[in-house]
Amino acid sequence: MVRLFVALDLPSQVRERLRLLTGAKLPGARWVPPENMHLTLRFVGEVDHGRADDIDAALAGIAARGFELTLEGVGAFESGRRLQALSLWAGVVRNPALEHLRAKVESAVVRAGCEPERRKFSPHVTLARLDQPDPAKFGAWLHANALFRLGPVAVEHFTLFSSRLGRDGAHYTAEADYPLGQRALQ
Ligand code: 3AM
Repeated sequence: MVRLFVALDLPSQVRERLRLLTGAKLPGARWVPPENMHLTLRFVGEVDHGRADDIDAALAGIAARGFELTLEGVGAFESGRRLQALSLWAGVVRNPALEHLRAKVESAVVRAGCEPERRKFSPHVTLARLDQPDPAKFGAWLHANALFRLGPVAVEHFTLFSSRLGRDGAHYTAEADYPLGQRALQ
């Protein structure tokens, strides 16, 4: 079995800029290291190797154009099953080309036999996971980074990642990259 997700990996200069948002003294925060920063298009979960090959083939068949992405603002989601846990993220300016790619990835993954995703797509780059947030400190972090903006960033491919959860956090491996076509002229 292998645990998979489909994402945009981000150029190292972008991850370095995002790193400047991390590392603040926020009690309970586990900051995402820059090498793990990405924009998830679709979490797939655990699949067997046969299904993984089908997913790879379906993703390789996607025809979509490259596009530009701008990151903007920061925010927080209540995360997962644990009470009082948040994830902190950088947001994305509304982007029809990203939505289009995400829809194509969704139908490819479903064609390969996965259950449809029921949750709404909220594009973001996770920067930290935070247990038992201190409201004042976490509010100050949101406030300090409210004007964050980065881009435009050229997106020329998307990636199938595998994820292993270790004691020291998640390890992501790029299993395959799928090129996007020439960007439309602006
Ligand atoms: O891009 P982010 O960080 O929001 O939270 C996990 C991460 O998303 C998410 O998949 C991405 C790569 O690991 N993820 C992990 N387990 C998940 C699950 N059971 C999940 N998303 C949905 N359901």
